[in-house]
Amino acid sequence: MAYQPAHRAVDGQGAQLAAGDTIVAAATAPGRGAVAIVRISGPAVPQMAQAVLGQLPAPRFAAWREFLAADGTSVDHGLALYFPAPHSYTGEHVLELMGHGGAVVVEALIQRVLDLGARRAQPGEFTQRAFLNGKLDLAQAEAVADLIDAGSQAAARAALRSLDGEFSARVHELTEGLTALRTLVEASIDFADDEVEALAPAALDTRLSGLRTRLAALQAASRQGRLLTEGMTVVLAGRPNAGKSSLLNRLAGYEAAIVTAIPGTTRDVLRERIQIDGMPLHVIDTAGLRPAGDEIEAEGIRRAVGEFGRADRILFVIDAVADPQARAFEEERAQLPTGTPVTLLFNKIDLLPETAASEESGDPPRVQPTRTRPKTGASAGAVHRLRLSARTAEGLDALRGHLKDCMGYEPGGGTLSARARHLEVLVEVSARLESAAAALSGRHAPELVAEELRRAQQALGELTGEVSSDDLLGRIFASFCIGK
Ligand SMILES: Nc1nc2c(ncn2[C@@H]2O[C@H](COP(=O)(O)OP(=O)(O)OP(=O)(O)O)[C@@H](O)[C@H]2O)c(=O)[nH]1
Ligand SMILES: [Mg+2]
Repeated sequence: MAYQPAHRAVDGQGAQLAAGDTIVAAATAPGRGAVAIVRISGPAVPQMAQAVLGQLPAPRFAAWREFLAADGTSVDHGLALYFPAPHSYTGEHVLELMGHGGAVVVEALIQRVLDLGARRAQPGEFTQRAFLNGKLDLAQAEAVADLIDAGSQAAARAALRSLDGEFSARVHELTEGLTALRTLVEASIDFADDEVEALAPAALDTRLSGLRTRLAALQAASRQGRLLTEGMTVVLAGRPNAGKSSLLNRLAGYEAAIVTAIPGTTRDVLRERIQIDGMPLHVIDTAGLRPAGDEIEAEGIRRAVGEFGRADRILFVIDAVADPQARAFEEERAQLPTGTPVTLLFNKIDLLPETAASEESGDPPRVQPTRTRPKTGASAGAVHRLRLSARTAEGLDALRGHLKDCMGYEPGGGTLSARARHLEVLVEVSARLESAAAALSGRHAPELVAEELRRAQQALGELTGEVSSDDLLGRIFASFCIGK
């Protein structure tokens, strides 16, 4: 592993690393299999190995052994691997017993180790010990779970990059930059502007904007990573009857929503979780946007607008026959949050005459999505346009491909696995740096700038776990599987 967390030095003396008790769990998934691994970690491992195997195996060499019961009979046999502390996954003494993959033998072996004084491991407890012993930082520990849970190659690659420490290394790089800048800002408190060039506000400002650029790049990579690991939320928006619910049904592959020719059919918010090539996607259908006819519809529209605010992307569905110029989008744009990307979906193309459909000016092209800049309102970025038919499924593959692209399906962009937690922290860091920049350019007291930088640095520490509450750690490791 290229990256090593810097914050917790690993003690060479294994005994001092012991977190206390010795834990045991099956490291392989439950059920039938060729092989099952029982993993034991903690200070009592050498004595337990002695009892179960008759003798301690040579460190890091696979040894074939009988796994012995208390009365000397055999529980099972297989390979034993002993990793003395601190050179193990957890940083403690670890023993891995690879026996036969049946539920009864595995449980008998675990029971034997429990009888010797171990206790059953909690979910994620091995990785938690690895974190506590400085083997991994918090972002890397989270990447372990993300790698195991990855539903696609792209998500797995992103998790592996984070596990290898790419995310953490970039966080550390930022932290170091912040520390250096803080030192300069604090030094500038004692000097007049013109005394030392490096302490002049202009010089500090240049350094700060460099940091902000690097932070923005990390935010972009993390946002993409979050879509890969936690899934992208797309909200279907548009006029009544545009075909939003029909599209939801198409994507879900069953009749999830009621579809009728009556405008205003959907009143409530409908949620479907689907997968596109293993990538999780949350699709949300909403009530059509128009002046509400009654109280129920008004509430439906209010809820729809609420969903737009939580969307990673809005799929604005247009009836390509009734509204070829997408006027509905122009009219409703103000209802959509600024900054949320939008894809315009021209639906019902099955009703358009074949040639007119592709030649008509202003109509989106058949294959390649175009990009247009919105004048105001929703979406700071490009608006993508796609043509499709929820009825015949024409264009659905292109839509799926587009959604995959939005989730970072194409690797090579250096996507790192990231979670909502990371994004929240990065947003806070960004806000701190923004106010530091404002204080700097407003020639406010350098103490103010220094304080913002200090708080930004502290927030960054939450990512790698240098600053972490027990509550946060508990929540993170509880989401792991047992034995990891
Ligand atoms: N020909 C054709 N009809 C479609 C297509 N998509 C939807 N429709 C029809 O359009 C009507 C409205 O479809 P819905 O999916 O209920 O539209 P909606 O946008 O959910 O409408 P509200 O729930 O009222 O907001 C139904 O009669 C659908 O069968 C399509 O691609 N082609
Ligand atoms: Mg509907």
